[in-house]
Amino acid sequence: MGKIDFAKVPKFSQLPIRKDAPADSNWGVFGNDDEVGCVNFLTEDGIVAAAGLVRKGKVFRLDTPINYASPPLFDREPVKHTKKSFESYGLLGFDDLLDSYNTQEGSQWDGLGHVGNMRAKAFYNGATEDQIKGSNKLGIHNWADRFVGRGVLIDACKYRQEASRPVNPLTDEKYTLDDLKNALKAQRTELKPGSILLVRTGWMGAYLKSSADAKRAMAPLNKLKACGVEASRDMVAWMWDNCVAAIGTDCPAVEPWPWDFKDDGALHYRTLSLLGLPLGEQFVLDKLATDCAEDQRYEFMLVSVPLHLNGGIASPPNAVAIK
Ligand code: UVW
Repeated sequence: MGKIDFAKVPKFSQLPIRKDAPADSNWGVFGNDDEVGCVNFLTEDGIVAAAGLVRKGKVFRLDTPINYASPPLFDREPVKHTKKSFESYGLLGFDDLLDSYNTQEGSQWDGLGHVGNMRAKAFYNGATEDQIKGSNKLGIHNWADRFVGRGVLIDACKYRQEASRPVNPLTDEKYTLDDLKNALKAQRTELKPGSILLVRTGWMGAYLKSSADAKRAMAPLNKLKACGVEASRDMVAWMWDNCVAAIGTDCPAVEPWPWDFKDDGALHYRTLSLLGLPLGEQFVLDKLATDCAEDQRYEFMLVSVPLHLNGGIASPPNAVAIK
Protein backbone atom coordinates (compact mmCIF):
# COMPACT_ATOMS: atom_id res chain seq x y z
CA MET A 1 0.00 0.00 0.00
CA GLY A 2 1.65 3.20 -1.11
CA LYS A 3 0.95 6.87 -0.94
CA ILE A 4 -1.21 8.52 -3.57
CA ASP A 5 -0.96 12.13 -4.56
CA PHE A 6 -4.66 12.70 -5.14
CA ALA A 7 -3.95 16.01 -6.86
CA LYS A 8 -2.07 14.13 -9.57
CA VAL A 9 -4.79 11.60 -10.37
CA PRO A 10 -5.95 12.35 -13.94
CA LYS A 11 -9.48 13.66 -14.27
CA PHE A 12 -12.11 11.49 -15.91
CA SER A 13 -12.07 13.85 -18.90
CA GLN A 14 -8.35 13.03 -19.35
CA LEU A 15 -8.91 9.26 -19.53
CA PRO A 16 -7.72 7.02 -21.02
CA ILE A 17 -4.04 7.70 -20.40
CA ARG A 18 -2.96 4.71 -22.50
CA LYS A 19 -3.44 4.74 -26.26
CA ASP A 20 -4.47 1.08 -26.39
CA ALA A 21 -7.03 1.42 -23.58
CA PRO A 22 -10.80 1.73 -24.14
CA ALA A 23 -12.57 5.07 -23.78
CA ASP A 24 -13.51 5.99 -20.19
CA SER A 25 -11.01 3.50 -18.77
CA ASN A 26 -8.30 4.24 -16.22
CA TRP A 27 -6.11 1.38 -17.40
CA GLY A 28 -2.50 2.15 -16.53
CA VAL A 29 -3.23 4.90 -13.99
CA PHE A 30 -2.20 2.66 -11.08
CA GLY A 31 0.46 0.91 -13.22
CA ASN A 32 0.14 -1.49 -16.12
CA ASP A 33 0.34 -4.53 -13.85
CA ASP A 34 -2.07 -3.22 -11.21
CA GLU A 35 -4.74 -5.68 -10.00
CA VAL A 36 -6.16 -3.59 -7.15
CA GLY A 37 -8.07 -0.87 -9.03
CA CYS A 38 -9.75 1.95 -7.12
CA VAL A 39 -9.03 0.20 -3.81
CA ASN A 40 -5.62 1.84 -4.32
CA PHE A 41 -7.35 5.03 -3.15
CA LEU A 42 -7.45 3.50 0.35
CA THR A 43 -4.13 4.63 1.80
CA GLU A 44 -2.31 4.33 5.12
CA ASP A 45 -3.05 8.01 5.84
CA GLY A 46 -6.69 7.38 4.99
CA ILE A 47 -6.88 4.50 7.46
CA VAL A 48 -5.38 6.61 10.24
CA ALA A 49 -7.88 9.39 9.49
CA ALA A 50 -10.76 6.88 9.38
CA ALA A 51 -9.78 5.56 12.82
CA GLY A 52 -10.47 9.09 14.10
CA LEU A 53 -14.11 8.66 13.10
CA VAL A 54 -14.55 6.00 15.79
CA ARG A 55 -16.10 7.96 18.66
CA LYS A 56 -18.73 5.88 20.42
CA GLY A 57 -17.71 2.25 19.98
CA LYS A 58 -20.73 1.15 17.92
CA VAL A 59 -20.28 -1.60 15.36
CA PHE A 60 -22.64 -2.32 12.44
CA ARG A 61 -22.37 -5.57 10.54
CA LEU A 62 -22.84 -4.80 6.85
CA ASP A 63 -23.36 -8.25 5.43
CA THR A 64 -26.28 -10.61 5.50
CA PRO A 65 -26.17 -13.96 7.24
CA ILE A 66 -25.16 -16.69 4.78
CA ASN A 67 -28.29 -18.13 3.14
CA TYR A 68 -30.40 -15.09 4.08
CA ALA A 69 -32.04 -15.05 0.65
CA SER A 70 -34.28 -17.99 0.22
CA PRO A 71 -33.87 -18.88 -2.51
CA PRO A 72 -30.77 -16.84 -3.46
CA LEU A 73 -31.25 -14.25 -6.22
CA PHE A 74 -30.21 -14.69 -9.85
CA ASP A 75 -30.63 -18.50 -9.73
CA ARG A 76 -27.53 -18.83 -7.54
CA GLU A 77 -27.22 -21.99 -5.45
CA PRO A 78 -28.16 -22.07 -1.78
CA VAL A 79 -25.38 -23.08 0.61
CA LYS A 80 -25.68 -26.48 2.23
CA HIS A 81 -24.35 -26.28 5.77
CA THR A 82 -23.65 -29.52 7.57
CA LYS A 83 -21.89 -30.19 10.84
CA LYS A 84 -19.37 -32.99 10.65
CA SER A 85 -19.22 -34.89 13.89
CA PHE A 86 -16.01 -35.92 15.67
CA GLU A 87 -17.87 -39.03 16.86
CA SER A 88 -15.68 -41.40 14.81
CA TYR A 89 -12.67 -40.20 16.86
CA GLY A 90 -14.57 -40.90 20.07
CA LEU A 91 -14.73 -37.15 20.69
CA LEU A 92 -17.48 -34.66 21.33
CA GLY A 93 -17.39 -31.91 18.70
CA PHE A 94 -18.03 -30.75 15.14
CA ASP A 95 -16.58 -29.04 12.09
CA ASP A 96 -18.55 -27.06 9.51
CA LEU A 97 -18.98 -28.14 5.90
CA LEU A 98 -20.29 -25.63 3.37
CA ASP A 99 -21.26 -27.18 0.04
CA SER A 100 -22.12 -25.29 -3.16
CA TYR A 101 -21.02 -22.01 -1.66
CA ASN A 102 -21.45 -19.28 -4.28
CA THR A 103 -19.54 -16.23 -3.03
CA GLN A 104 -22.34 -14.07 -4.47
CA GLU A 105 -25.27 -15.80 -2.78
CA GLY A 106 -25.75 -12.81 -0.44
CA SER A 107 -23.85 -9.62 0.40
CA GLN A 108 -20.84 -9.40 -1.85
CA TRP A 109 -18.07 -7.39 -3.37
CA ASP A 110 -17.88 -8.13 -7.08
CA GLY A 111 -14.19 -8.62 -7.80
CA LEU A 112 -12.42 -7.42 -10.93
CA GLY A 113 -12.60 -10.83 -12.60
CA HIS A 114 -16.42 -10.84 -12.42
CA VAL A 115 -17.16 -9.12 -15.73
CA GLY A 116 -15.08 -7.93 -18.64
CA ASN A 117 -15.73 -5.25 -21.22
CA MET A 118 -17.38 -6.93 -24.21
CA ARG A 119 -16.12 -4.43 -26.77
CA ALA A 120 -12.50 -4.47 -25.56
CA LYS A 121 -12.79 -8.21 -24.89
CA ALA A 122 -10.84 -7.61 -21.71
CA PHE A 123 -11.14 -7.23 -17.98
CA TYR A 124 -9.70 -4.40 -15.85
CA ASN A 125 -6.31 -3.20 -17.03
CA GLY A 126 -6.52 -5.39 -20.14
CA ALA A 127 -6.56 -8.80 -18.44
CA THR A 128 -7.77 -11.54 -20.78
CA GLU A 129 -10.45 -14.16 -20.27
CA ASP A 130 -7.74 -16.86 -20.37
CA GLN A 131 -5.84 -15.11 -17.58
CA ILE A 132 -8.95 -14.94 -15.39
CA LYS A 133 -9.81 -18.57 -16.11
CA GLY A 134 -6.31 -20.02 -15.90
CA SER A 135 -4.53 -17.95 -13.25
CA ASN A 136 -5.16 -15.87 -10.14
CA LYS A 137 -5.19 -12.64 -12.18
CA LEU A 138 -7.43 -9.94 -10.66
CA GLY A 139 -8.43 -12.30 -7.85
CA ILE A 140 -10.30 -11.12 -4.78
CA HIS A 141 -7.17 -11.94 -2.70
CA ASN A 142 -5.70 -8.66 -3.96
CA TRP A 143 -8.07 -6.86 -1.57
CA ALA A 144 -7.61 -9.24 1.37
CA ASP A 145 -5.78 -6.63 3.46
CA ARG A 146 -6.62 -3.45 1.58
CA PHE A 147 -10.30 -2.74 2.19
CA VAL A 148 -10.15 -0.40 5.18
CA GLY A 149 -10.89 3.30 5.21
CA ARG A 150 -13.47 6.04 5.51
CA GLY A 151 -16.99 4.85 4.79
CA VAL A 152 -19.72 7.30 3.80
CA LEU A 153 -23.40 6.42 3.83
CA ILE A 154 -25.69 8.14 1.33
CA ASP A 155 -29.22 7.50 2.50
CA ALA A 156 -30.78 8.01 -0.92
CA CYS A 157 -33.93 6.17 0.13
CA LYS A 158 -34.57 8.60 3.00
CA TYR A 159 -33.73 11.58 0.80
CA ARG A 160 -36.29 10.59 -1.85
CA GLN A 161 -38.94 9.82 0.78
CA GLU A 162 -38.45 13.20 2.43
CA ALA A 163 -38.64 14.88 -0.98
CA SER A 164 -42.06 13.18 -1.45
CA ARG A 165 -40.66 11.22 -4.40
CA PRO A 166 -40.20 7.78 -2.83
CA VAL A 167 -38.66 5.02 -4.91
CA ASN A 168 -40.36 1.64 -4.90
CA PRO A 169 -37.35 -0.63 -4.27
CA LEU A 170 -39.03 -3.68 -5.77
CA THR A 171 -39.16 -2.05 -9.22
CA ASP A 172 -36.33 -1.09 -11.58
CA GLU A 173 -36.55 2.60 -10.62
CA LYS A 174 -33.27 4.47 -10.40
CA TYR A 175 -31.61 6.89 -8.04
CA THR A 176 -30.03 9.59 -10.18
CA LEU A 177 -26.67 11.23 -9.70
CA ASP A 178 -28.52 14.35 -8.58
CA ASP A 179 -30.32 12.28 -5.94
CA LEU A 180 -26.99 11.13 -4.55
CA LYS A 181 -25.49 14.62 -4.61
CA ASN A 182 -28.58 16.18 -3.04
CA ALA A 183 -28.77 13.49 -0.37
CA LEU A 184 -25.15 14.19 0.54
CA LYS A 185 -25.96 17.90 0.74
CA ALA A 186 -29.00 17.22 2.95
CA GLN A 187 -26.80 15.09 5.19
CA ARG A 188 -24.09 17.80 5.25
CA THR A 189 -21.59 15.14 4.25
CA GLU A 190 -18.60 15.68 1.99
CA LEU A 191 -16.99 13.21 -0.34
CA LYS A 192 -13.28 13.13 0.35
CA PRO A 193 -10.69 11.27 -1.74
CA GLY A 194 -10.46 7.64 -0.72
CA SER A 195 -14.02 7.12 0.53
CA ILE A 196 -15.97 3.88 0.36
CA LEU A 197 -19.49 4.90 -0.66
CA LEU A 198 -22.48 3.02 0.71
CA VAL A 199 -25.82 3.88 -0.89
CA ARG A 200 -29.02 2.88 0.87
CA THR A 201 -31.74 2.27 -1.70
CA GLY A 202 -34.31 0.59 0.57
CA TRP A 203 -34.26 -2.67 -1.39
CA MET A 204 -32.95 -4.89 1.42
CA GLY A 205 -35.61 -3.71 3.87
CA ALA A 206 -38.37 -4.24 1.31
CA TYR A 207 -37.05 -7.71 0.45
CA LEU A 208 -36.82 -8.78 4.08
CA LYS A 209 -40.42 -7.65 4.66
CA SER A 210 -41.69 -9.69 1.68
CA SER A 211 -43.52 -12.99 2.20
CA ALA A 212 -41.77 -16.32 1.55
CA ASP A 213 -43.88 -16.70 -1.61
CA ALA A 214 -42.92 -13.25 -2.88
CA LYS A 215 -39.23 -14.01 -2.23
CA ARG A 216 -39.51 -17.25 -4.18
CA ALA A 217 -41.25 -15.46 -7.03
CA MET A 218 -38.64 -12.71 -7.33
CA ALA A 219 -35.50 -14.88 -7.05
CA PRO A 220 -35.06 -16.03 -10.69
CA LEU A 221 -32.90 -13.83 -12.89
CA ASN A 222 -35.72 -13.21 -15.35
CA LYS A 223 -38.28 -12.36 -12.67
CA LEU A 224 -36.38 -10.05 -10.34
CA LYS A 225 -36.98 -6.31 -10.49
CA ALA A 226 -34.90 -4.12 -8.24
CA CYS A 227 -34.02 -0.47 -7.89
CA GLY A 228 -30.48 0.82 -8.16
CA VAL A 229 -28.30 3.78 -8.97
CA GLU A 230 -28.22 5.40 -12.37
CA ALA A 231 -25.85 3.73 -14.82
CA SER A 232 -24.32 6.63 -16.66
CA ARG A 233 -21.04 8.13 -17.76
CA ASP A 234 -21.69 11.09 -15.45
CA MET A 235 -22.12 8.76 -12.49
CA VAL A 236 -18.75 7.06 -12.99
CA ALA A 237 -17.08 10.38 -13.84
CA TRP A 238 -18.31 11.76 -10.50
CA MET A 239 -17.04 8.73 -8.59
CA TRP A 240 -13.66 8.75 -10.35
CA ASP A 241 -13.15 12.50 -10.00
CA ASN A 242 -13.86 12.17 -6.26
CA CYS A 243 -11.44 9.23 -5.97
CA VAL A 244 -14.16 6.92 -4.66
CA ALA A 245 -12.56 3.60 -3.70
CA ALA A 246 -15.70 1.41 -3.98
CA ILE A 247 -19.48 1.64 -4.04
CA GLY A 248 -21.66 -0.70 -2.01
CA THR A 249 -25.45 -0.75 -1.99
CA ASP A 250 -28.27 -2.64 -0.31
CA CYS A 251 -29.80 -3.63 -3.68
CA PRO A 252 -28.98 -6.68 -5.82
CA ALA A 253 -27.01 -5.17 -8.72
CA VAL A 254 -25.97 -1.60 -7.66
CA GLU A 255 -27.64 -0.47 -10.91
CA PRO A 256 -31.34 -1.17 -11.45
CA TRP A 257 -32.16 -4.75 -12.35
CA PRO A 258 -32.71 -5.90 -15.05
CA TRP A 259 -29.84 -4.31 -16.94
CA ASP A 260 -28.92 -5.20 -20.48
CA PHE A 261 -25.84 -7.46 -20.61
CA LYS A 262 -25.21 -6.25 -24.17
CA ASP A 263 -25.21 -2.58 -23.20
CA ASP A 264 -21.67 -1.20 -23.00
CA GLY A 265 -23.02 1.59 -20.80
CA ALA A 266 -24.06 -0.76 -17.98
CA LEU A 267 -22.57 0.22 -14.64
CA HIS A 268 -21.00 -3.22 -14.19
CA TYR A 269 -18.85 -2.66 -17.29
CA ARG A 270 -18.16 1.00 -16.63
CA THR A 271 -16.96 0.31 -13.08
CA LEU A 272 -15.49 -3.19 -12.75
CA SER A 273 -13.84 -3.51 -16.13
CA LEU A 274 -13.09 0.06 -17.13
CA LEU A 275 -12.18 1.57 -13.75
CA GLY A 276 -11.41 -1.35 -11.44
CA LEU A 277 -14.05 0.06 -9.08
CA PRO A 278 -15.56 -2.59 -6.77
CA LEU A 279 -19.35 -2.99 -6.68
CA GLY A 280 -21.00 -4.09 -3.44
CA GLU A 281 -24.46 -5.64 -3.48
CA GLN A 282 -27.09 -6.79 -0.98
CA PHE A 283 -25.44 -4.94 1.90
CA VAL A 284 -27.25 -4.44 5.21
CA LEU A 285 -27.52 -0.71 5.81
CA ASP A 286 -30.76 0.00 7.68
CA LYS A 287 -29.43 -0.01 11.28
CA LEU A 288 -26.42 2.01 10.24
CA ALA A 289 -28.75 4.51 8.51
CA THR A 290 -30.88 4.86 11.65
CA ASP A 291 -27.80 5.57 13.72
CA CYS A 292 -26.46 8.09 11.19
CA ALA A 293 -29.80 9.92 11.21
CA GLU A 294 -29.73 10.00 15.02
CA ASP A 295 -26.24 11.43 15.45
CA GLN A 296 -26.15 13.22 12.08
CA ARG A 297 -22.79 11.60 11.28
CA TYR A 298 -22.80 9.74 8.00
CA GLU A 299 -19.09 8.88 8.04
CA PHE A 300 -17.35 6.07 9.89
CA MET A 301 -14.48 3.67 9.76
CA LEU A 302 -15.21 0.78 7.42
CA VAL A 303 -13.33 -2.49 7.74
CA SER A 304 -13.92 -5.18 5.14
CA VAL A 305 -11.85 -8.34 4.93
CA PRO A 306 -12.78 -10.20 1.74
CA LEU A 307 -12.10 -13.94 1.61
CA HIS A 308 -8.45 -14.80 1.24
CA LEU A 309 -9.32 -16.85 -1.84
CA ASN A 310 -6.52 -16.75 -4.39
CA GLY A 311 -8.02 -15.90 -7.76
CA GLY A 312 -11.53 -15.52 -6.27
CA ILE A 313 -14.14 -13.76 -8.38
CA ALA A 314 -16.15 -12.22 -5.54
CA SER A 315 -16.49 -12.35 -1.79
CA PRO A 316 -18.85 -11.64 1.04
CA PRO A 317 -17.56 -8.30 2.34
CA ASN A 318 -17.15 -9.47 5.94
CA ALA A 319 -17.57 -5.80 6.68
CA VAL A 320 -18.30 -3.65 9.67
CA ALA A 321 -18.87 0.07 10.01
CA ILE A 322 -17.47 1.42 13.26
CA LYS A 323 -18.62 4.73 14.74
C1 UVW B 1 -25.95 -8.73 -11.45
O1 UVW B 1 -26.14 -7.65 -11.93
C2 UVW B 1 -26.48 -9.97 -12.07
O2 UVW B 1 -25.33 -8.76 -10.28
P1 UVW B 1 -24.02 -9.57 -9.86
O3 UVW B 1 -22.96 -8.55 -9.78
O4 UVW B 1 -24.39 -10.18 -8.55
O5 UVW B 1 -23.70 -10.62 -10.91
